Amino acid sequence: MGPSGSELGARLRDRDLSAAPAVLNLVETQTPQAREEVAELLRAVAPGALGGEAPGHVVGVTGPPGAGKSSLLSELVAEWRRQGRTVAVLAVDPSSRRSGGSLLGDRARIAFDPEDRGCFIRSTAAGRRLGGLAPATRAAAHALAAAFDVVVIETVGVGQSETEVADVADTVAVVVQPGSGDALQFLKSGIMEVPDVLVVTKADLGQIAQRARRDLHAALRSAGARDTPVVAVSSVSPVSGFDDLVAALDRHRETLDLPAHRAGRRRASALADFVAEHGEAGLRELGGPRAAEKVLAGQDDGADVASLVSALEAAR
Ligand SMILES: Nc1nc2c(ncn2[C@@H]2O[C@H](COP(=O)(O)OP(=O)(O)O)[C@@H](O)[C@H]2O)c(=O)[nH]1
Ligand SMILES: [Mg+2]
Repeated sequence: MGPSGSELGARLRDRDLSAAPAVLNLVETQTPQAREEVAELLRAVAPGALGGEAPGHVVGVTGPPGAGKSSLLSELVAEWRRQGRTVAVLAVDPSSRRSGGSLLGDRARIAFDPEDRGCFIRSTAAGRRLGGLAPATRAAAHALAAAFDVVVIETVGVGQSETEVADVADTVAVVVQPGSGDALQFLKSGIMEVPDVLVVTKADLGQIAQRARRDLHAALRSAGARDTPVVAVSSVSPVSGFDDLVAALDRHRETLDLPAHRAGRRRASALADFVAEHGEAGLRELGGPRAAEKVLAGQDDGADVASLVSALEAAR
């Protein structure tokens, strides 16, 4: 057993970034004892213990395989580091699943300086579904936001995954490559929730990237979201667009009512964790989603899965 949850929480509160690997190891350990420690950890970094919301900006980066997310993150991380911000990236890697590896073809790894103590990057296994967020990833993101200036969650998918990542992120960026109609169709049909920031990759391809940007603007207008920023980036030489992307992400964060937003997210995460563990049947036993919401609404600060579990036990 590594350090305890409360020890790790204390280190994160002191913004000790070297706690990150042990935090990831703990949240990924599937023993009842480790679960207890994770609950301790989350209590140790809850707003009550921190004296306010965790300072880190939690950014979800999602999009279809091959869109250029990992390449983009190499440059985005470098840009944040140039600005002196510390960064953690949790890349939810579908290739860790038993069958998923080959379908994604040629993929980049996020490049970073292994000597850089201000940057932590970890690939974690995907949940059961493509784009599904494991409870471990949610817990890690919540915890690391106490210590890092920016916490990124990279997930694969389009259409559903941005809603899942929205359960934990402050800001969701959807990444699309030029010439892929999916995002456009999803936006128009309302399958996809409007993201906070849209990113068109591969701007070095020229015309076709410009066209993608115009089409997305048009789709956003017809979805009633004309103010959603669309940023074009190139992650290959000549690298471009990353100052704009950082600015767009920052602007979104500045417009958020963070405590209200995070309280809502904590409730959504707790509910998702509960369903992951106890299934829809457990939720019915509890009295359904409404009843669960009620339990969670009763506790503003530490809304966590434990309160739902005790409510379930009480209902039995
Ligand atoms: N021309 C060009 N190719 C890119 C760019 N970004 C990524 N790629 C390529 O697109 C492919 C998929 O990129 P990757 O970052 O692995 O996408 P991910 O699956 O979304 O993480 C790779 O072959 C990259 O080299 C870019 O800005 N311009
Ligand atoms: Mg990738």
